[in-house]
Amino acid sequence: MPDITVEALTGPGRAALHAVLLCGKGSASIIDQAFCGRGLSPHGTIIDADGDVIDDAILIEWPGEAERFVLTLHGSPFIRDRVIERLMQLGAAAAPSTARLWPARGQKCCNKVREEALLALPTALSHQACAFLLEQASEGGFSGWLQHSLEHGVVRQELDELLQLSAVGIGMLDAARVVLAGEPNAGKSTLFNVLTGHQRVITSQQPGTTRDLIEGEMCLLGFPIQLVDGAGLRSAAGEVEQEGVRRMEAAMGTADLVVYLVPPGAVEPVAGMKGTPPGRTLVIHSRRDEDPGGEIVGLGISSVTAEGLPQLRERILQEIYGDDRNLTGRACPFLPAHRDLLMELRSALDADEDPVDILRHYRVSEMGAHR
Ligand SMILES: Nc1nc2c(ncn2[C@@H]2O[C@H](COP(=O)(O)OP(=O)(O)O)[C@@H](O)[C@H]2O)c(=O)[nH]1
Ligand SMILES: [Mg+2]
Repeated sequence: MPDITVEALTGPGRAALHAVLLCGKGSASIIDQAFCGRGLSPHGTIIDADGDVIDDAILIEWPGEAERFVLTLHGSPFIRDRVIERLMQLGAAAAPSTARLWPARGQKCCNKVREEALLALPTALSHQACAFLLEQASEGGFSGWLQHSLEHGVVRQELDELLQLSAVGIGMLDAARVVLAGEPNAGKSTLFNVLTGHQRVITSQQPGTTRDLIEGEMCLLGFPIQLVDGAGLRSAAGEVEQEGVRRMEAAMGTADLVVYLVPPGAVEPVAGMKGTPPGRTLVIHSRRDEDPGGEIVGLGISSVTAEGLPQLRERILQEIYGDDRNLTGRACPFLPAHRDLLMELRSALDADEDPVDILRHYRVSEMGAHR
């Protein structure tokens, strides 16, 4: 029996594409039986034993001494598994786990942080987040830091710096929640539509137009943000609107940041009043085009003229993540499990215990889950 192996190169789940690697002396003869090409074109079909088509595929011969072929398939895991089954029927064996690029869940891998970064890549919501993850997967990233610390020990100051940066790294992948609040007609829904780029929410001069909580996504300089709009805060409202206000206040209580809009003539909330969480509220003056000469303290915006919107985007990030947000060229944790790990390492150092054992344990624990 020829020593031919087959394995999926792509991660688990549904995707645009899956890729399968066939490797070893004799692979070419298996390809001859399973793949119907069209002349010199790499495009063809994979067929089963009865000649029925399993999938359209692109066949790439991987140059080198060994016979190696990569088949790119449509992204259904059912198709991928049928193709692997077909190649095994023709004599290939499942590749040993060490040859896999993508370790299965719970499986030991040589650099877990690198695998975690690559696994997170398809879910990244911006090109900056993709570049960030690729950097963290490299030697200069968090994966390199972990490897280096395993070999040379953990440095307290590096730990503190990484922990300080962890909220920013986690925020690159996991959207922060920003709630737009204010009295009815402050311009919340209009701003929501402008920031998310869709005419999603109905806007009107009639107070109480928005009642349900409405969520939308936006991306600020690479950081994903979940934006929430809802009922205007007022007490003189009907039963349904009151429920809307109650939901809005609950959303404000758990938000990473509340952006409180004050239109011309309205009063600013005193810190902590009107459901505004202290330390997590940014008060801005809205509808500035209607009162251009009026004096304000702080940031003024108009959703109609776009005045102040670039500054608002910047301020939102600054309020949530602080000023130190440039991650280029720096090692940075990117999962909550990494933050837990760093905190555990710090406690070990405090207690004069050896932190390297904790790092070793992390390497063999399940992906993304520390404990
Ligand atoms: N001129 C001007 N009108 C605005 C602005 N933002 C909102 N509006 C208008 O103000 C009214 C109330 O806006 P809306 O977004 O529904 O307020 P909400 O109740 O806070 O959601 C609507 O007629 C909007 O067209 C703005 O920046 N400039
Ligand atoms: Mg509204």
